[in-house]
Amino acid sequence: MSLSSDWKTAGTVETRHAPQFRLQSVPLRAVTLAEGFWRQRRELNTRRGMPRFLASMEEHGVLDNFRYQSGRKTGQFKQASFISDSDVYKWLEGACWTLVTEDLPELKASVDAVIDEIAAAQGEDGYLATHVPPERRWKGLAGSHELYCLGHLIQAGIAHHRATGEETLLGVARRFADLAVREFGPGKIETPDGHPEVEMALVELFRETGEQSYLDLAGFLLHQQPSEDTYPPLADRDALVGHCVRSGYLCCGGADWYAETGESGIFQTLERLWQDLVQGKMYVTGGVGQRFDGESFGLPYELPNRAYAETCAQIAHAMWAWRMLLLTGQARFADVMELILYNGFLSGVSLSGAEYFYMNPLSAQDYQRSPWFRCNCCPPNIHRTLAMLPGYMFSTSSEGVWVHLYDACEALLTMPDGTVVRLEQQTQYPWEGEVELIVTPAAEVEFTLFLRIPGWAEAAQVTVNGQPVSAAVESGTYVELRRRWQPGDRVQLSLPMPPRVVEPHPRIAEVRGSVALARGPLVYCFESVDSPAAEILDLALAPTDAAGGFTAESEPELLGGVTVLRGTGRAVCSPCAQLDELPLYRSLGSRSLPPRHDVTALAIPYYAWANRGPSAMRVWLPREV
Ligand code: FUB
Ligand code: ZN
Repeated sequence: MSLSSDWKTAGTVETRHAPQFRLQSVPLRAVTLAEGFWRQRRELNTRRGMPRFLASMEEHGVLDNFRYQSGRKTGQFKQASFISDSDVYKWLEGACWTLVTEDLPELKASVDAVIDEIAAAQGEDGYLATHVPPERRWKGLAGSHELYCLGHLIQAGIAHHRATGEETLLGVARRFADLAVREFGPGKIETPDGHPEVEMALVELFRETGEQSYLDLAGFLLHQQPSEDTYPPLADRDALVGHCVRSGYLCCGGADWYAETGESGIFQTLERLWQDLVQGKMYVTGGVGQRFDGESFGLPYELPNRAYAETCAQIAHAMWAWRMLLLTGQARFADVMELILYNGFLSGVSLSGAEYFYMNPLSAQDYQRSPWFRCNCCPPNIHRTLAMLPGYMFSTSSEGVWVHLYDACEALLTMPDGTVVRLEQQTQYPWEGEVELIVTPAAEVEFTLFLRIPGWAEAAQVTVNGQPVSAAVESGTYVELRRRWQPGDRVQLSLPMPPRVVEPHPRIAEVRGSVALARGPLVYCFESVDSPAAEILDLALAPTDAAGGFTAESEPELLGGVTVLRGTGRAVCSPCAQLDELPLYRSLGSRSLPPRHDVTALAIPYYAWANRGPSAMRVWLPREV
């Protein structure tokens, strides 16, 4: 097997040989998280989330499906879900990305055991889908998810190889991919899987192996009309349509294809679709998924609070944002990636690390996370995303090194010309906006340090060794610090984080006249458990300025340690007997409302809601001046 990438130095996306990537991803092993925000979550993922989910997969028979296939066990399928094979693959991918940075013999043993079951289940010709009976092979591609599962198998195989250098799972994935290469293409099977995913995986497999036929198949599938779908191929789409996860993964595949081939039409499409996303179809939390029906996009500005916003859709769009960032080096993509990671994505997992949301609404009543779903796509998607998250923090390029995300960590970054620089980040981000970076090249060397100034950050300041910099420091861009760096140079970045009152676009009818709170990268919400003086339904805000009179207060004992926003809200009533008597609809001015009165309003980070038992939650509150 000739491998084109050096497994130890490849990132989660191998960028080094793709001509259109402006930035290079860095290997996960180059980044060590210190005591900070993401390390805590990644450790919970490793020690709680993934082990429990593996046990649940065993309990629910998901792994038995492979044993029935290999003949190691006789019995009936316990969970014949059309995606449960992919749950195992995504779990494996998460476990393997974790093993890149940590030596965990128990986890490694579990990975080996699961791979052994998978390998034994593979057919002689390479086919592997435990839920598809032989006579149905490739027959129901609109819904069968055969190529979708192959995509996740490939990604797990690559993660396993990049973690360990071993080729067992990669070999299984290649045998199935080779079968797909033999059976799909012009004059062969021409309809792709109804659920895109395999496209980006095939491009990555090309990067991993140097085998051109994988790239060719990815390109062929990308340009075909999706199976039994009314939507056109990616290149012909003017707007985001259909199932959000499918669309997000398709865009990832398109970005990867463009990175390799430079097919400009695809990039123009991606730009068009991106604008459609950020100008009309994304929630303030970074959530994606407006409609329950078909788990799909809706119209621009159709953003009901009851939001579907499937966790996988957020993940798919963060993955797309990451690829657009690598292609362009533009901060607007990193801004969306950050927004998703801290909010719409992170709300998908409990503070205990082992219960999950499938949907992430912006307003809810008695909604709870669950450790297991019949359709289980989201939990292992969370596992792999948290495992690969350190890889999203930095990039390199011929110009220098890039810092996209802020968190306490240390990174050893190698630029394309071989220059190595150690970067240490000291920060309490996202709770505080002060970030200190200690830059340590082996010897004095000139390069540019690109620091992201988030779009939300007003009046950011940067100093190097205590001196203000002359470079432009503008929100929504990267400040470019070009100089001859000496070992131990210190960069101080200050991102002021006052509470922010956010107003929606007036066309978002459901929240017209409402406001939400944010601070730094975090979106906040109001939970009924914190609002004893007023029903959450009866709470309004009366902000008079950009900070709305709210102050940020650190609460180390609350919700694993958070900064809350405390201010004055306006209760429509409390107690609400008078409101209970009010008719549902009335003629304007016919009845006077009970007098409003001020109450203390406390907002918590959105990601942390639903961790204190059932409660009601709202992100947007009416604005009453
Ligand atoms: O169809 C596979 C996965 O199941 C999708 O990505 C999710 O939306 C769920 O429907
Ligand atoms: Zn999902």
